[in-house]
Amino acid sequence: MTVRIGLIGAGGMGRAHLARITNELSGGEVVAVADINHDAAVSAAEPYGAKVYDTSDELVGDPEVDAVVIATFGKVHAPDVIKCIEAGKYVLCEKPLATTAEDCIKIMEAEQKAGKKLVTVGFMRRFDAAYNEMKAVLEAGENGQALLVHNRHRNPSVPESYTSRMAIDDTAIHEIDTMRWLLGEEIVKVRVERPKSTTHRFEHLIDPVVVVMYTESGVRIDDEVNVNLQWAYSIECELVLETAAVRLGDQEKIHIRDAHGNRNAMCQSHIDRFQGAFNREFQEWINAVARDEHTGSTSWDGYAATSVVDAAVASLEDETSPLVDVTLIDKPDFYA
Ligand code: ISE
Repeated sequence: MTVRIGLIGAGGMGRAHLARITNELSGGEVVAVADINHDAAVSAAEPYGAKVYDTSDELVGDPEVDAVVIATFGKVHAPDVIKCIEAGKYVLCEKPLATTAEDCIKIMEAEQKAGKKLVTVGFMRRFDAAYNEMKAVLEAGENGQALLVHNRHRNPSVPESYTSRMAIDDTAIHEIDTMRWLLGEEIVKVRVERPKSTTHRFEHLIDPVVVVMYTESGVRIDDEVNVNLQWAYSIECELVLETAAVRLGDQEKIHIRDAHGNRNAMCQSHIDRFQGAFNREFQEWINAVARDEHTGSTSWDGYAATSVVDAAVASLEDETSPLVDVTLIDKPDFYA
């Protein structure tokens, strides 16, 4: 069976997913594209012979669309995710699931009413080979428990429209989810520190920031979010166990040693660095939809990440960088 996919959002991320589904993966076909920007929808859809819709309502309601990918801005995700649930269609929604915990709760309520897990949140790092190897080392248990995790999330630059809040809800949200997944526990406290700012930032931006988080069992996580690096897209993570330190290097590229030195090519974006992870995430989702099964992160994961974001933003907005408690509702059995 070919899974007929509708894409909502014809921006850079949506187009990258469209290309991967068509050119790199199997079992799925993008049959419709919707975007409030009609021209963007047309230019994304035309090369693939997909239908164009101006509204997500029309796309979700199309009986020839089996499942939906949402790649719009976080602020507009919730109503579209709920529409998909009500139509009984699987939906892979780019992160964040929604920008408020209230909206995430509404999504979970709709899904529980539907009686079926339909929502996958696009936390692609869960499919990255190196993070999976790191998790396997932790779970093998030979080096004891996790004590600390050090993360670096660095981008070459960000546009003027990128705000300080986005350092948390658009960038650090990846570590927030990845750490919950890696360690298998919730984050309960968070603080955001503001070190000296880079001169390469737009004036309105606080950059870099350091997000410090604590899990239920007391693992301390730090995350340097530094988004005007100038020289590369660079992701690093070091998991400190009782008798080992597991390090995830910053590039998923081959290493060259020659007369010019010992080096590897630098990634320039997340699409480049996480190409393999995105492909695995989407292939597993397509395969699962074809089997009528859920896969990947759930609405609960989306909710928990947004709740940590809320607490982190509260800390960021207070110059004293307080340690803020993360408030979570009781986890519904549906997501156990
Ligand atoms: C972007 O939206 C992403 O998801 C990237 O992974 C992240 O590195 C970047 O900072 C975000 O703006």
